[in-house]
Amino acid sequence: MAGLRKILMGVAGGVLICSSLTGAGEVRGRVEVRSRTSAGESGPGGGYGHGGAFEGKSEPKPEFSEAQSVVLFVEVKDSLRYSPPAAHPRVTQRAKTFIPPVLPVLVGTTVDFPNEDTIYHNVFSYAKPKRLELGRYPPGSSRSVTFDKSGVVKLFCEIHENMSAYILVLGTPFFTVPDREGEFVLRNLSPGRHRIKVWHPTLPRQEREVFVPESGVVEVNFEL
Ligand SMILES: [Cu+2]
Repeated sequence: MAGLRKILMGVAGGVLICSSLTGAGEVRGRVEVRSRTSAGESGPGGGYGHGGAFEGKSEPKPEFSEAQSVVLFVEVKDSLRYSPPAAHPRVTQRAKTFIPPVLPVLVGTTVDFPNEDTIYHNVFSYAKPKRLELGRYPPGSSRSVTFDKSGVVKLFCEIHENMSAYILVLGTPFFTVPDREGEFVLRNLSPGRHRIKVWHPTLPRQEREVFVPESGVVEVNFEL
């Protein structure tokens, strides 16, 4: 019961927290992005279905909801204990869009950048945690980059100025991106107190303390 009390104490600032007992070490919830994201930015992924001029094949631009640019994560003290995944996550270039618009990875992760478009791109970043310039490579081929420092890496395309995306390099393997509707699940958390941090490329960060019980699911909803 002490756990539940702590959970209820966390209710603040538009955050609804409750508890049920149907799992283990999970935090579930929903993220709603109600704030306007800055208009000057084309936004990750080169805009959300603005349907701008698009030469070449008329493949529709993939559309992502604002919630899909949110990353939720829980930091750990012993990040070196965790090894990056063997399977490389991807940032794909398709229809002049980076897919996904935001990719969280654990420090040390190698990310593949397949070109699945019908045209060339030239992916680059001047971000402090990782400067990169992939050069032009033809459709059907790929390049790989290992992200060995934590921080935000904003990706651009040298050829298409509307293309952008973010790789959020984290010192924790406990992260997730909500689905289109904003639903998220953070799994495998140890029982106890955790701070859930909520990141979006342009909106103010949020964080909230939750208490994960020995068994059960904690529900936390965020409004950005
Ligand atoms: Cu491009």
